[in-house]
Amino acid sequence: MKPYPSYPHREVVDLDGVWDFHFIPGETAPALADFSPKGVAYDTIETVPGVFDATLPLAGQRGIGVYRRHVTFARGGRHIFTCGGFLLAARVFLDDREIGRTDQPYLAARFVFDAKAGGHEVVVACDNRFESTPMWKPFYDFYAYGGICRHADIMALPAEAIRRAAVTTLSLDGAVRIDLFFEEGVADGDLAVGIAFDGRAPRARKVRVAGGRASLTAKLPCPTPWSPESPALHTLTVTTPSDAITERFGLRTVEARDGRILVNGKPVKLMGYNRHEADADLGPALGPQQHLQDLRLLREMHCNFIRGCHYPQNQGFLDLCDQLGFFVWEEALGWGNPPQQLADKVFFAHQVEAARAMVRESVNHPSVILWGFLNEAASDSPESRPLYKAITDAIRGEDSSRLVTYACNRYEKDVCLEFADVIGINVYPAWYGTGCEKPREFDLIPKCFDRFEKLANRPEFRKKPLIMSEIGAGAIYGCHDRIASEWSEEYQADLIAIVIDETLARKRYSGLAIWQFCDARTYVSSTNRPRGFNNKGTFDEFRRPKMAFRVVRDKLARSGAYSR
Ligand code: ADA
Repeated sequence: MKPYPSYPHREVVDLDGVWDFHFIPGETAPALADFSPKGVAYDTIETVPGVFDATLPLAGQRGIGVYRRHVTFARGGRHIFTCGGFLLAARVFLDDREIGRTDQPYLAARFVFDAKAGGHEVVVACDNRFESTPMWKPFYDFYAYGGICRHADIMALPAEAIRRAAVTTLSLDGAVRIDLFFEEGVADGDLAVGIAFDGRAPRARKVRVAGGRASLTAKLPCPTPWSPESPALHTLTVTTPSDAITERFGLRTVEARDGRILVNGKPVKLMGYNRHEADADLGPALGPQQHLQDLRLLREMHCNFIRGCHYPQNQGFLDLCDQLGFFVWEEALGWGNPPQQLADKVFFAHQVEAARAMVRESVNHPSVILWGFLNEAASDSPESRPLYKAITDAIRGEDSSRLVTYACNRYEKDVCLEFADVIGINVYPAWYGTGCEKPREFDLIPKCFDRFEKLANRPEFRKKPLIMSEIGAGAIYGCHDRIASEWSEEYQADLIAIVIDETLARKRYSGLAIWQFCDARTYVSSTNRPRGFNNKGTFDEFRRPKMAFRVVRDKLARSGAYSR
C-alpha cells in the first residue's frame, strides 16, 4: 500500500509485486558486506512486501535472501529508491552496483542514485542473521523475520526535489508551520514555491533555503481540527519549479499538563492495546485489509489507543489510524536491552539515528501523539543515562509537538524517568513473579496500580502523565477451566476486567495499553511461550476472539468515553 506523501509530478516505478528470489543459507553465505549479486542463480520467486522465512521451505532459516527484478526508467538522471522497511539488514544494487545499505530493521530507507534511461536490474539482498544488525538480539520476545517487509518504489528525482513537508499545528484555528526538506542539489538562497491546502489553487511564496531546509508559516483557509471523534484531515501540496509533494496532516495539539495528557486542550484517557504487526502465518508484512480489520476490531471494543510495539510502524497503517481517529504511541526498535548494550558506541549511534528517522517519517500523522523508544531496557543503570538523554534530545530536536515516553519495568529503581514527558509502566501482576502457587492472586492488581501512582506522585514526577503501557496475561485460545486458572480464557478475561476498572477509576492514570492485541509469533525457547507464540492476545493469531474481547468491549462501551 502506497502511503502518504505522494509526488504527483514524478515518474514512479512501483516495486511491489513478484520478484525472482534465491536463498543463501547462513552456513554458506558471506557476510552481507561481502555479498556480490554477480552469478546468483535465481531459482524461485517471492513477493514484495513479504518475508521469506515465515513459511516453508524457509521457515526458521537464517541467511541471505536475494530478490531481483527488472525496471525501466523513461528518463535518465537522478532517481531515489525508497522502502518502508527491511528485515533485518539489506543492501540494494542496480546493475551490480550498490546504491545503498541499511542495518536498521523496520525503518524506512531512501537511497539516491544516478541511472540512464532504459532497462535495469534491481537486486536487494536481505540478511536475517542476528549479526547483520546491532539493533536486534535473539532475546527479543518477537520473531525476527527476513525480507522486504513494506512497500518499495523508485522515483525519478527532478532538480528542485522536495523530500518532505512537515506540518506543525501552531493553533487550532489553522495556523501551521511548514518545514520543507529538500533532496541534495537544491542550492541555498531564495526559492519560489507554491502552497496549496485541500486541493485549492496554490499561493505563490518565496522561501529561503539553507542546508537543504526551509520554513514558512501559513494559514489554512477552512481549518477543521483532528480528534478521535472527528478525524478531519487536510492536505498540503507544495510545488517547486520542477517538483511537487502532497502531504496529509491533521490539526491538533498535544501537551502534558499537571499530570494529564491534553489533546486540543482537553484531557484524554488513552484506552487500548499493544499491537505487533503480525499475520497468523505470514509474519509482519500485513496488507491494507488486515490493518483495517485490526483497527475495526479495536473500534468494536471501543478502544481509542494503540501502542505500536516495538518498532516504527507501517506508514499505511498510520494513515488508517489518522483516518479512523486512533491515538498512537510509535516507538523505535528495542527490547530489554542490557546496560552493556546501551553503552556500546555502535548501538548508541544506531538508536539515536533510528529515533530521529522514525520521527521524520511519521511527522505528519495526527494519530501519533507519543514517541517511544527502548522498551524495557536497563533504565535503572546510571551508564544508560547518556543514551536516554541523547534519544530524547534527538526526538525533541526533530519534533517538539508531541510527548516523549518509554515503557519502563525498572520502577522505583529507574534513573532515566526525568527525560520522559510521560511515564509508561510495563508490569504483570498475577502473571509473572508472584513466586507462589496460589492461584488467581488478583488482589495484586490494585496494589500494583497504587504502587505506580505513588511513584508518579513523587514531587519530581508529579506533573508527568502516567500510562500503564503493558499489563496482561496469557490465554490459549479455546482453553477453558472450571477454576479459571492460568492459561485459560477465563483467567485472562477476569484479570483484564480488573485492570480496566482500575484504570478507569483512577484519575492519575492517563491510559492503558493491554498486552496484547493478538497472539504473535516468538521463540519456543522459553517455557512461558507455548506454541512459540506470545499468547497474551485478546485475539489469537487468526483474530478469533477470546473471552476477554467481550469484557473489554462491554466495559469500555459502558464507560462511554471512547465511543464515536
Ligand atoms: C514485556 C515486553 C513484551 C512482552 C511481554 C510479555 O513486557 O515488553 O514485548 O515480551 O513482556 O509477554 O512478557
